[in-house]
Amino acid sequence: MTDTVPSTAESHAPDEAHPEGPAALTFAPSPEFARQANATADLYAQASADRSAFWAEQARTLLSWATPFEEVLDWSGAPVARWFADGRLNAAYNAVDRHVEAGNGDRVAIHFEGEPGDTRTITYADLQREVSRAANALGALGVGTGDRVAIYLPMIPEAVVTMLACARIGAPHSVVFGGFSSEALRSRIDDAGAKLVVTADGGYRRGAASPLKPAVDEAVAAGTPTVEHVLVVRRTGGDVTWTKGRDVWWHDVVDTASDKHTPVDVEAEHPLFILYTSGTTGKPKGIFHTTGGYLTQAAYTHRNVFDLKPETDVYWCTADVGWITGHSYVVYGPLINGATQIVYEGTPDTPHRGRWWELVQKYGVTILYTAPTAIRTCMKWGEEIPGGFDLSSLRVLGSVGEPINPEAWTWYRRVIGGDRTPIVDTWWQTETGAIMISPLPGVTTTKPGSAQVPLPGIAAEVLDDDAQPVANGQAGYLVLTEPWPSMLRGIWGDPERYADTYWSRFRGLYFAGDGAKKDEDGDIWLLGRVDDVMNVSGHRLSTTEIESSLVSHPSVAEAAVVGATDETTGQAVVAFVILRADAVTAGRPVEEVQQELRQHVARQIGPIARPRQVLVVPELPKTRSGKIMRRLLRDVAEHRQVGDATTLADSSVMELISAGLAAPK
Ligand code: 6R9
Repeated sequence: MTDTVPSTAESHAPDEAHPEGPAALTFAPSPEFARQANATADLYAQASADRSAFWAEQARTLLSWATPFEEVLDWSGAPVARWFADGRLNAAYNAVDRHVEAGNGDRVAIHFEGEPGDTRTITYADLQREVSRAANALGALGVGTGDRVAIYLPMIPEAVVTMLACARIGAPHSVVFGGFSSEALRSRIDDAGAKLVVTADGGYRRGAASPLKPAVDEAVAAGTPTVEHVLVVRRTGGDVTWTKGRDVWWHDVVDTASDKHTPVDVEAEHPLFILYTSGTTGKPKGIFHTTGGYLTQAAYTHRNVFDLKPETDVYWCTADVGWITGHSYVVYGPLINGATQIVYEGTPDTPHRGRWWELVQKYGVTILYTAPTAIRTCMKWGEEIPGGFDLSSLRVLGSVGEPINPEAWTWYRRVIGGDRTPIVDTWWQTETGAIMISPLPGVTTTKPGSAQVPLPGIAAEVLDDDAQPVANGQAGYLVLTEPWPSMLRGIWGDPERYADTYWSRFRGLYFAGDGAKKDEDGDIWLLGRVDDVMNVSGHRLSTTEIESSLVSHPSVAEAAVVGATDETTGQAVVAFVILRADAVTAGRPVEEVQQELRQHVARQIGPIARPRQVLVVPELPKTRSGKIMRRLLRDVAEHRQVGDATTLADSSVMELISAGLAAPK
């Protein structure tokens, strides 16, 4: 059975230079797929006829409400939306209990696979008991409705359980990615004012136990006055230092707690979680989401974009819960929809490069959602690796995190999807909470490399500098023109920064920070960030944050960071630094200083931010107003002819930099 049929000959490769050109391949949905698909073209018509009625219907059919809502959208406090505000509900009840009540307690919620190969099978009934125990334990540790909980865990079931336990008592969680440093963790705990930190002794990564608790100890020691307790999961059995009275073991307080707990119903606008993301300044932004609208759109998109059939599908999203994709498409979307899913702890190449494909074969995964950087890595390793496994169970493939180049798209479909599966390239952000622009499988004729159209219920536009919609074929700035249910409700503790960051560039419209192009058919192609945010392996990093880190090192006088195109990670961090005179005269080999600086950034921010290269330069290119011209440095980092440098205060700087870099060290 073919699920999609190419509308031009398979041998006709897409034109790389003009991926959206008429010669590009398109893939129309197969009649077989369309016939069984959850989504139909009619959804677009329904949504545009009455957007508000459309979302109200989604909220009523996809969620169970303790108190039904009457009001759909209140936009009178723009740019802060209120959705379904007079309704009440509980997120964990929706994600877990109601499936048990409906007689699906025996359905597997999570097939967990640890990196060392240990496994756990968790049904919805198991999950209900475990989440209830954890909720009772959180209560006993003094966490109540409205208190914040920081979560710093590996990808183990306890991460999902803790998030749901927080939701169950109405305590907003703030998950901090386990790869972040103790300083990054400290500032996030502090900004959120978290009362409890949930962590583990460690997790398994690349074949070894990697400790986590020391970072929490360091963060709390450095000053987190709000933290009362640290709850610790034993995962690796490694040694931990223990602070009596503050630290408690999960197995002591959760495993022994009652497995009965009544979920706390909250208002639809009650905060569900805070998640920090990089902005254009050094200080990360605490994006916060509320309950009713967020869950509605997470469930709606998960059901329609991935065509989820909870009775038969085995779904796998490879994201870590430390990112928004893990929140919306590992925890809330799939569990609200009653899906069976895979949670995998480790890296794709441990103990071998076929690990992911082995898991697809072992569990019969039908829907796979991953990032372009992972796809490009697999391309590099060679198609004989996935070729060695039976991937015929797959029926929908998704992509998220950065633009997917047509080459990776077609490889994904051909090698992983057996030339059969629809591909959904899904554009969205931490701020949007859920997918916004994406094809619908069974409906959309897809184009490799394009996220294409706003989902039914979503309104987007591409504008020029004067806020006018661009003509087809032109590029501009991506904006969202109507409020949507899962939109962020703000930046935690900083309403002004929220209004400034997202709503001031184009008055009254949400500016996403991404460039985009409309092709001849009006389909949207994402072009990457237009601000100083880099995208490394689908993770957002701020140039400013890394520059601040470099400058905090005693050897560095000045630093400029750019994201240079990288074949595998999309962008890579390349740093240009001016060393302090005393560092230069200290007589240390430059390579040693470069290494030290790379480590310094990894320690301060996290390994993901470690520069691929640190280039030592005598000067940085600056405009007369003192703004660093990163565009020119990007030319250097990407080995291009350096572009127009006429606005530089000193136009000889670029020659100086290029000459210095060319000279053998
Ligand atoms: C979900 C997530 C958001 C930024 C976003 C954009 C980029 C995400 C994309 C994409 C092109 C896609 N991005 N998905 N670019 N095509 N399908 O990744 O959230 O970590 O907040 O990043 O990622 O630049 O603005 P987040």
